[in-house]
Amino acid sequence: MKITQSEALFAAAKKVMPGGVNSPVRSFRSVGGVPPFLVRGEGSHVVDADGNRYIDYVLSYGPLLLGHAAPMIGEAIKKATDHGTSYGAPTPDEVTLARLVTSLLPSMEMVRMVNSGTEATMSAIRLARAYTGREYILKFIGCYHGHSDSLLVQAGSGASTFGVPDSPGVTKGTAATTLSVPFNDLPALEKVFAAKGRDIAAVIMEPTPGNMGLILPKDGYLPAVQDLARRYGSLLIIDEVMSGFRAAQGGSQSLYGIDPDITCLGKVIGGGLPVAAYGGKRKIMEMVSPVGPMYQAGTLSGNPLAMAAGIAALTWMRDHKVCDTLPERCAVLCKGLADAAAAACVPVRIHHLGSMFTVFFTDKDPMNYDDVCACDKEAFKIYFHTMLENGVYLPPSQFETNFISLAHSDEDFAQTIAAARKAFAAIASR
Ligand code: KE4
Repeated sequence: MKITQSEALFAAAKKVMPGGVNSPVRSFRSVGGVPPFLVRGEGSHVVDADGNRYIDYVLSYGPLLLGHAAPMIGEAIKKATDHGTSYGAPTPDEVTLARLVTSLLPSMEMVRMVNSGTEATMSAIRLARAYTGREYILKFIGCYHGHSDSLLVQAGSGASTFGVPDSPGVTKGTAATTLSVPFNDLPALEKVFAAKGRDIAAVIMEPTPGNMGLILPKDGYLPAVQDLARRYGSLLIIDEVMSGFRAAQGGSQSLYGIDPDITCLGKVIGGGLPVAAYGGKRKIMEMVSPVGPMYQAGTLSGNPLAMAAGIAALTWMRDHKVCDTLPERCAVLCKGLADAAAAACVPVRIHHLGSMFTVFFTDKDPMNYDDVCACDKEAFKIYFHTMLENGVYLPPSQFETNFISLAHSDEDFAQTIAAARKAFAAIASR
Protein backbone atom coordinates (compact mmCIF):
# COMPACT_ATOMS: atom_id res chain seq x y z
CA MET A 1 0.00 0.00 0.00
CA LYS A 2 1.41 3.45 -0.94
CA ILE A 3 2.62 5.24 2.14
CA THR A 4 1.92 8.92 2.59
CA GLN A 5 4.58 11.62 2.50
CA SER A 6 4.02 12.23 6.21
CA GLU A 7 4.56 8.54 6.98
CA ALA A 8 7.80 8.53 4.98
CA LEU A 9 8.97 11.78 6.60
CA PHE A 10 8.08 10.52 10.09
CA ALA A 11 10.09 7.31 9.50
CA ALA A 12 13.08 9.35 8.34
CA ALA A 13 12.68 11.87 11.17
CA LYS A 14 12.66 9.17 13.85
CA LYS A 15 16.06 7.98 12.65
CA VAL A 16 17.71 11.34 13.41
CA MET A 17 15.54 13.04 16.06
CA PRO A 18 14.14 11.53 19.29
CA GLY A 19 10.57 10.57 18.43
CA GLY A 20 10.98 12.33 15.09
CA VAL A 21 10.13 15.70 16.62
CA ASN A 22 11.67 18.72 18.26
CA SER A 23 9.01 18.93 20.95
CA PRO A 24 7.34 15.80 22.42
CA VAL A 25 3.67 16.78 22.10
CA ARG A 26 4.02 16.96 18.29
CA SER A 27 4.69 13.20 18.07
CA PHE A 28 1.01 12.21 18.54
CA ARG A 29 2.24 9.61 21.10
CA SER A 30 -0.68 10.19 23.43
CA VAL A 31 -3.30 9.79 20.66
CA GLY A 32 -1.51 7.41 18.29
CA GLY A 33 -1.12 7.67 14.56
CA VAL A 34 1.27 9.56 12.29
CA PRO A 35 1.51 13.33 12.70
CA PRO A 36 0.93 15.21 9.44
CA PHE A 37 4.16 16.95 8.40
CA LEU A 38 3.06 20.48 7.67
CA VAL A 39 4.49 22.40 4.74
CA ARG A 40 2.60 25.71 4.93
CA GLY A 41 0.02 27.74 6.75
CA GLU A 42 -2.67 29.89 5.14
CA GLY A 43 -4.67 32.07 7.55
CA SER A 44 -6.75 29.63 9.62
CA HIS A 45 -5.51 26.59 7.68
CA VAL A 46 -2.44 24.41 7.47
CA VAL A 47 -1.44 22.11 4.60
CA ASP A 48 0.49 18.87 5.03
CA ALA A 49 3.07 17.20 2.78
CA ASP A 50 0.31 15.19 1.07
CA GLY A 51 -1.70 18.28 0.22
CA ASN A 52 -4.36 17.77 2.91
CA ARG A 53 -5.81 21.02 4.31
CA TYR A 54 -6.93 21.41 7.90
CA ILE A 55 -8.55 24.13 9.95
CA ASP A 56 -5.87 24.74 12.57
CA TYR A 57 -6.67 25.17 16.29
CA VAL A 58 -3.08 24.49 17.40
CA LEU A 59 -1.72 27.73 15.89
CA SER A 60 1.78 26.78 17.03
CA TYR A 61 0.37 26.34 20.59
CA GLY A 62 -0.69 29.97 20.80
CA PRO A 63 1.61 32.42 18.98
CA LEU A 64 -0.47 32.89 15.81
CA LEU A 65 -3.17 35.28 17.08
CA LEU A 66 -3.43 36.75 13.56
CA GLY A 67 -3.36 33.40 11.76
CA HIS A 68 -0.72 31.74 9.58
CA ALA A 69 1.41 33.77 7.15
CA ALA A 70 -0.14 37.04 8.31
CA PRO A 71 1.01 39.59 5.69
CA MET A 72 1.94 42.36 8.12
CA ILE A 73 4.25 40.01 10.00
CA GLY A 74 5.89 38.51 6.91
CA GLU A 75 6.52 41.97 5.47
CA ALA A 76 8.09 43.19 8.72
CA ILE A 77 10.41 40.16 8.89
CA LYS A 78 11.44 40.50 5.23
CA LYS A 79 12.23 44.19 5.73
CA ALA A 80 14.36 43.42 8.79
CA THR A 81 16.13 40.58 6.94
CA ASP A 82 17.26 43.03 4.24
CA HIS A 83 19.48 44.65 6.89
CA GLY A 84 20.86 41.49 8.46
CA THR A 85 19.77 38.83 10.94
CA SER A 86 21.58 39.51 14.21
CA TYR A 87 24.01 42.04 15.69
CA GLY A 88 24.78 41.20 19.32
CA ALA A 89 24.26 44.87 20.02
CA PRO A 90 21.36 47.05 21.19
CA THR A 91 18.89 47.99 18.45
CA PRO A 92 16.00 50.50 18.17
CA ASP A 93 13.38 47.75 17.72
CA GLU A 94 14.19 46.29 21.13
CA VAL A 95 13.24 49.62 22.67
CA THR A 96 10.07 49.75 20.57
CA LEU A 97 8.91 46.27 21.59
CA ALA A 98 9.83 46.81 25.24
CA ARG A 99 7.80 50.02 25.33
CA LEU A 100 4.90 48.28 23.58
CA VAL A 101 4.89 45.41 26.08
CA THR A 102 5.14 47.64 29.14
CA SER A 103 2.32 49.84 27.80
CA LEU A 104 0.06 46.80 27.35
CA LEU A 105 0.86 45.24 30.75
CA PRO A 106 1.32 48.11 33.25
CA SER A 107 2.53 45.76 36.01
CA MET A 108 5.67 45.29 33.89
CA GLU A 109 7.62 48.49 34.55
CA MET A 110 10.75 46.96 32.99
CA VAL A 111 11.24 43.95 30.74
CA ARG A 112 14.04 41.67 29.53
CA MET A 113 13.64 39.86 26.19
CA VAL A 114 14.66 36.20 25.94
CA ASN A 115 14.09 33.45 23.37
CA SER A 116 11.60 31.03 24.94
CA GLY A 117 9.04 30.76 27.69
CA THR A 118 11.37 28.32 29.44
CA GLU A 119 14.09 30.96 29.53
CA ALA A 120 11.62 33.57 30.79
CA THR A 121 10.36 31.51 33.73
CA MET A 122 13.80 30.11 34.55
CA SER A 123 15.15 33.67 34.74
CA ALA A 124 12.15 34.86 36.76
CA ILE A 125 12.75 32.12 39.32
CA ARG A 126 16.43 33.03 39.61
CA LEU A 127 15.50 36.70 39.96
CA ALA A 128 13.00 35.97 42.74
CA ARG A 129 15.61 33.92 44.63
CA ALA A 130 18.19 36.68 44.15
CA TYR A 131 15.78 39.43 45.23
CA THR A 132 14.43 37.65 48.34
CA GLY A 133 17.51 35.65 49.32
CA ARG A 134 15.19 32.66 49.77
CA GLU A 135 15.47 29.22 48.12
CA TYR A 136 12.01 27.65 47.83
CA ILE A 137 9.66 28.02 44.86
CA LEU A 138 5.99 27.06 44.97
CA LYS A 139 4.14 25.96 41.83
CA PHE A 140 0.78 24.34 41.12
CA ILE A 141 0.23 20.75 40.03
CA GLY A 142 -0.57 20.62 36.34
CA CYS A 143 0.84 24.04 35.57
CA TYR A 144 3.66 23.97 33.04
CA HIS A 145 6.33 26.65 32.91
CA GLY A 146 8.79 25.14 30.44
CA HIS A 147 11.48 22.57 31.07
CA SER A 148 14.01 24.20 33.40
CA ASP A 149 14.97 21.89 36.26
CA SER A 150 13.37 23.88 39.08
CA LEU A 151 10.03 23.88 37.31
CA LEU A 152 10.03 20.41 35.75
CA VAL A 153 8.76 19.10 39.06
CA GLN A 154 5.32 17.61 39.39
CA ALA A 155 4.28 16.66 42.88
CA GLY A 156 2.08 13.61 43.14
CA SER A 157 -1.60 14.24 43.77
CA GLY A 158 -2.55 15.26 47.27
CA ALA A 159 -2.35 18.46 49.30
CA SER A 160 1.23 19.60 49.25
CA THR A 161 4.32 17.70 48.33
CA PHE A 162 8.03 18.49 48.63
CA GLY A 163 9.19 18.18 45.04
CA VAL A 164 9.25 14.86 43.31
CA PRO A 165 11.26 15.03 40.09
CA ASP A 166 8.99 14.72 37.09
CA SER A 167 11.88 13.89 34.80
CA PRO A 168 15.03 11.87 35.20
CA GLY A 169 17.95 14.25 35.32
CA VAL A 170 16.25 16.65 37.72
CA THR A 171 18.28 16.15 40.87
CA LYS A 172 16.63 15.45 44.20
CA GLY A 173 18.33 18.57 45.52
CA THR A 174 16.75 20.75 42.87
CA ALA A 175 13.33 19.15 43.25
CA ALA A 176 13.48 19.45 47.04
CA THR A 177 13.23 23.24 46.84
CA THR A 178 10.17 23.18 44.58
CA LEU A 179 6.87 22.81 46.42
CA SER A 180 3.64 21.90 44.62
CA VAL A 181 -0.01 22.19 45.59
CA PRO A 182 -3.23 21.56 43.65
CA PHE A 183 -4.63 24.53 41.71
CA ASN A 184 -7.88 26.04 43.08
CA ASP A 185 -7.19 24.61 46.57
CA LEU A 186 -6.62 27.54 48.94
CA PRO A 187 -6.44 25.45 52.17
CA ALA A 188 -3.63 23.37 50.66
CA LEU A 189 -1.74 26.54 49.78
CA GLU A 190 -2.30 28.06 53.23
CA LYS A 191 -0.94 24.87 54.80
CA VAL A 192 2.31 25.03 52.81
CA PHE A 193 2.77 28.71 53.54
CA ALA A 194 2.19 28.09 57.25
CA ALA A 195 4.96 25.47 57.14
CA LYS A 196 7.47 27.07 54.76
CA GLY A 197 6.23 30.58 53.94
CA ARG A 198 9.30 32.42 55.20
CA ASP A 199 11.51 30.28 52.93
CA ILE A 200 9.44 30.71 49.76
CA ALA A 201 11.08 33.09 47.27
CA ALA A 202 8.14 33.07 44.91
CA VAL A 203 4.86 31.54 43.92
CA ILE A 204 4.78 30.92 40.16
CA MET A 205 1.48 30.24 38.48
CA GLU A 206 -0.40 30.22 35.26
CA PRO A 207 -3.32 32.43 36.34
CA THR A 208 -5.67 30.57 33.99
CA PRO A 209 -3.78 27.29 33.47
CA GLY A 210 -3.61 26.09 29.87
CA ASN A 211 -1.37 23.03 30.29
CA MET A 212 -3.93 20.74 31.80
CA GLY A 213 -6.43 21.94 29.27
CA LEU A 214 -7.88 25.36 30.10
CA ILE A 215 -8.73 25.48 33.80
CA LEU A 216 -10.37 28.58 35.28
CA PRO A 217 -9.66 29.89 38.80
CA LYS A 218 -12.48 29.80 41.37
CA ASP A 219 -13.94 33.18 42.29
CA GLY A 220 -11.53 35.04 44.54
CA TYR A 221 -8.79 32.43 44.24
CA LEU A 222 -6.15 34.49 42.42
CA PRO A 223 -6.41 37.54 44.72
CA ALA A 224 -6.21 35.16 47.69
CA VAL A 225 -3.00 33.61 46.33
CA GLN A 226 -1.55 37.09 45.80
CA ASP A 227 -2.51 38.15 49.35
CA LEU A 228 -0.96 35.01 50.86
CA ALA A 229 2.31 35.52 48.98
CA ARG A 230 2.44 39.17 50.05
CA ARG A 231 1.76 38.22 53.69
CA TYR A 232 4.84 35.96 53.75
CA GLY A 233 7.09 38.26 51.71
CA SER A 234 7.14 35.91 48.70
CA LEU A 235 7.06 37.31 45.17
CA LEU A 236 4.18 36.50 42.83
CA ILE A 237 5.31 35.39 39.37
CA ILE A 238 2.47 35.20 36.87
CA ASP A 239 3.28 33.04 33.87
CA GLU A 240 1.33 34.55 30.97
CA VAL A 241 3.40 32.89 28.25
CA MET A 242 0.15 31.36 26.97
CA SER A 243 -2.56 33.62 28.42
CA GLY A 244 -0.82 36.91 27.56
CA PHE A 245 -2.75 38.56 24.69
CA ARG A 246 -4.89 35.37 24.54
CA ALA A 247 -7.04 35.73 27.68
CA ALA A 248 -7.16 39.48 27.12
CA GLN A 249 -4.95 42.26 25.76
CA GLY A 250 -3.72 42.87 29.32
CA GLY A 251 -3.41 39.14 30.02
CA SER A 252 -5.36 37.19 32.63
CA GLN A 253 -3.94 39.53 35.27
CA SER A 254 -6.11 42.31 33.83
CA LEU A 255 -9.23 40.14 34.06
CA TYR A 256 -8.69 39.01 37.66
CA GLY A 257 -7.28 42.21 39.18
CA ILE A 258 -3.83 40.79 39.89
CA ASP A 259 -0.72 42.96 40.25
CA PRO A 260 2.19 40.51 39.94
CA ASP A 261 5.75 41.26 40.96
CA ILE A 262 7.03 39.51 37.83
CA THR A 263 5.21 38.46 34.63
CA CYS A 264 6.48 36.02 32.00
CA LEU A 265 5.38 36.36 28.38
CA GLY A 266 5.98 34.38 25.18
CA LYS A 267 4.18 32.99 22.13
CA VAL A 268 2.05 35.92 20.80
CA ILE A 269 4.76 38.46 21.76
CA GLY A 270 6.96 37.08 18.94
CA GLY A 271 4.26 36.70 16.27
CA GLY A 272 5.55 33.19 15.56
CA LEU A 273 9.26 33.93 15.97
CA PRO A 274 11.24 33.02 19.12
CA VAL A 275 10.53 35.85 21.55
CA ALA A 276 9.69 35.62 25.23
CA ALA A 277 10.16 38.02 28.09
CA TYR A 278 10.15 38.45 31.83
CA GLY A 279 9.51 41.75 33.54
CA GLY A 280 7.94 43.47 36.49
CA LYS A 281 8.46 46.06 39.17
CA ARG A 282 11.45 48.32 38.57
CA LYS A 283 13.03 47.69 41.98
CA ILE A 284 13.03 43.95 41.27
CA MET A 285 14.18 44.18 37.64
CA GLU A 286 17.11 46.38 38.65
CA MET A 287 18.57 43.25 40.26
CA VAL A 288 19.19 41.96 36.70
CA SER A 289 22.68 42.23 35.20
CA PRO A 290 24.29 44.54 34.19
CA VAL A 291 22.49 46.86 36.67
CA GLY A 292 22.32 44.28 39.44
CA PRO A 293 24.13 41.04 40.36
CA MET A 294 21.60 38.49 39.07
CA TYR A 295 23.09 37.19 35.83
CA GLN A 296 21.12 36.30 32.70
CA ALA A 297 22.19 36.64 29.07
CA GLY A 298 21.48 35.42 25.52
CA THR A 299 23.18 35.57 22.13
CA LEU A 300 19.93 35.97 20.22
CA SER A 301 17.90 37.81 22.86
CA GLY A 302 16.20 40.78 21.19
CA ASN A 303 16.95 39.34 17.75
CA PRO A 304 16.05 41.94 15.09
CA LEU A 305 13.88 39.61 12.98
CA ALA A 306 11.98 38.46 16.06
CA MET A 307 11.58 42.02 17.33
CA ALA A 308 10.17 43.08 13.97
CA ALA A 309 7.66 40.20 14.04
CA GLY A 310 6.65 40.96 17.61
CA ILE A 311 6.19 44.67 16.96
CA ALA A 312 4.04 43.93 13.89
CA ALA A 313 1.91 41.39 15.76
CA LEU A 314 1.29 43.44 18.90
CA THR A 315 0.75 46.71 17.02
CA TRP A 316 -1.83 45.14 14.72
CA MET A 317 -3.48 43.39 17.69
CA ARG A 318 -3.73 46.67 19.63
CA ASP A 319 -4.79 48.93 16.74
CA HIS A 320 -7.42 46.52 15.43
CA LYS A 321 -8.75 45.61 18.91
CA VAL A 322 -8.26 41.91 18.14
CA CYS A 323 -8.56 40.94 21.81
CA ASP A 324 -11.97 42.61 21.96
CA THR A 325 -13.45 40.60 19.08
CA LEU A 326 -12.02 37.10 19.53
CA PRO A 327 -13.64 36.19 22.90
CA GLU A 328 -17.15 36.45 21.46
CA ARG A 329 -16.17 34.44 18.38
CA CYS A 330 -14.62 31.79 20.58
CA ALA A 331 -17.80 31.64 22.66
CA VAL A 332 -19.90 31.09 19.52
CA LEU A 333 -17.71 28.18 18.42
CA CYS A 334 -17.81 26.61 21.89
CA LYS A 335 -21.61 26.93 22.04
CA GLY A 336 -21.84 25.06 18.73
CA LEU A 337 -19.53 22.32 20.03
CA ALA A 338 -21.51 22.04 23.28
CA ASP A 339 -24.81 21.78 21.38
CA ALA A 340 -23.35 19.06 19.13
CA ALA A 341 -22.16 17.05 22.16
CA ALA A 342 -25.52 17.44 23.90
CA ALA A 343 -27.37 16.27 20.77
CA ALA A 344 -25.25 13.10 20.81
CA CYS A 345 -25.61 12.71 24.59
CA VAL A 346 -21.81 12.81 24.99
CA PRO A 347 -20.82 14.35 28.35
CA VAL A 348 -18.39 17.22 27.87
CA ARG A 349 -17.39 20.35 29.77
CA ILE A 350 -16.06 23.16 27.57
CA HIS A 351 -13.94 25.94 29.06
CA HIS A 352 -13.17 29.05 27.06
CA LEU A 353 -11.47 32.35 27.88
CA GLY A 354 -10.50 35.00 25.35
CA SER A 355 -9.34 33.14 22.25
CA MET A 356 -8.60 29.85 24.06
CA PHE A 357 -10.80 26.81 24.68
CA THR A 358 -10.72 23.15 25.71
CA VAL A 359 -13.30 20.37 25.30
CA PHE A 360 -13.04 18.06 28.34
CA PHE A 361 -14.59 14.60 28.08
CA THR A 362 -16.18 14.42 31.50
CA ASP A 363 -19.51 15.09 33.23
CA LYS A 364 -17.83 17.01 36.12
CA ASP A 365 -16.49 20.53 35.68
CA PRO A 366 -12.68 20.12 35.90
CA MET A 367 -11.11 22.42 38.48
CA ASN A 368 -7.60 20.93 38.80
CA TYR A 369 -5.10 18.42 37.43
CA ASP A 370 -6.67 15.38 39.08
CA ASP A 371 -10.04 16.23 37.54
CA VAL A 372 -8.45 16.38 34.09
CA CYS A 373 -6.65 13.08 34.67
CA ALA A 374 -10.10 11.55 35.31
CA CYS A 375 -11.41 12.62 31.87
CA ASP A 376 -12.29 9.95 29.29
CA LYS A 377 -9.04 9.57 27.34
CA GLU A 378 -10.50 7.05 24.89
CA ALA A 379 -13.29 9.47 24.00
CA PHE A 380 -10.70 12.18 23.44
CA LYS A 381 -8.75 9.91 21.04
CA ILE A 382 -11.89 9.21 18.98
CA TYR A 383 -12.70 12.94 18.98
CA PHE A 384 -9.17 13.90 17.96
CA HIS A 385 -8.87 11.43 15.08
CA THR A 386 -12.39 11.96 13.74
CA MET A 387 -11.80 15.71 13.67
CA LEU A 388 -8.47 15.20 11.89
CA GLU A 389 -10.10 12.89 9.32
CA ASN A 390 -12.65 15.66 8.73
CA GLY A 391 -10.11 18.41 8.18
CA VAL A 392 -9.79 19.83 11.71
CA TYR A 393 -6.33 19.88 13.29
CA LEU A 394 -6.41 19.94 17.12
CA PRO A 395 -3.69 19.72 19.78
CA PRO A 396 -3.11 15.94 20.24
CA SER A 397 -3.73 15.87 24.00
CA GLN A 398 -6.53 16.43 26.51
CA PHE A 399 -3.96 18.41 28.50
CA GLU A 400 -3.56 21.08 25.81
CA THR A 401 -5.54 24.22 25.02
CA ASN A 402 -7.01 25.05 21.60
CA PHE A 403 -6.68 28.50 20.03
CA ILE A 404 -8.59 30.54 17.46
CA SER A 405 -7.19 33.38 15.37
CA LEU A 406 -8.39 36.51 13.63
CA ALA A 407 -8.34 34.43 10.41
CA HIS A 408 -10.91 31.83 11.56
CA SER A 409 -14.17 32.39 9.66
CA ASP A 410 -17.80 31.49 10.26
CA GLU A 411 -17.36 28.87 7.52
CA ASP A 412 -14.43 27.38 9.46
CA PHE A 413 -16.57 27.18 12.58
CA ALA A 414 -19.47 25.58 10.67
CA GLN A 415 -17.10 22.94 9.25
CA THR A 416 -15.60 22.37 12.70
CA ILE A 417 -19.01 21.84 14.31
CA ALA A 418 -20.08 19.49 11.51
CA ALA A 419 -16.92 17.43 12.09
CA ALA A 420 -17.61 17.45 15.83
CA ARG A 421 -21.09 16.04 15.23
CA LYS A 422 -19.44 13.05 13.50
CA ALA A 423 -16.91 12.71 16.33
CA PHE A 424 -19.54 12.81 19.07
CA ALA A 425 -21.68 10.29 17.12
CA ALA A 426 -18.66 7.97 16.92
CA ILE A 427 -18.09 8.32 20.66
CA ALA A 428 -21.76 7.71 21.43
CA SER A 429 -21.80 4.53 19.31
CA ARG A 430 -18.56 2.96 20.62
P1 KE4 B 1 8.50 27.48 25.61
O1 KE4 B 1 9.85 27.21 26.29
O2 KE4 B 1 7.91 26.23 24.99
O3 KE4 B 1 8.58 28.65 24.63
O4 KE4 B 1 7.47 27.98 26.73
C1 KE4 B 1 7.28 27.19 27.87
C2 KE4 B 1 5.94 27.56 28.49
C3 KE4 B 1 5.94 28.36 29.62
N1 KE4 B 1 4.78 28.73 30.21
C4 KE4 B 1 3.58 28.33 29.70
C5 KE4 B 1 2.32 28.75 30.38
C6 KE4 B 1 3.54 27.52 28.54
O5 KE4 B 1 2.33 27.13 28.05
C7 KE4 B 1 4.73 27.12 27.92
C8 KE4 B 1 4.76 26.23 26.70
N2 KE4 B 1 3.51 25.73 26.27
C9 KE4 B 1 3.53 24.48 25.52
C10 KE4 B 1 2.08 24.15 25.16
N3 KE4 B 1 1.41 23.58 26.25
C11 KE4 B 1 4.43 24.57 24.32
C12 KE4 B 1 4.22 23.46 23.31
C13 KE4 B 1 5.36 22.46 23.36
O6 KE4 B 1 5.87 22.14 24.47
O7 KE4 B 1 5.72 21.98 22.26
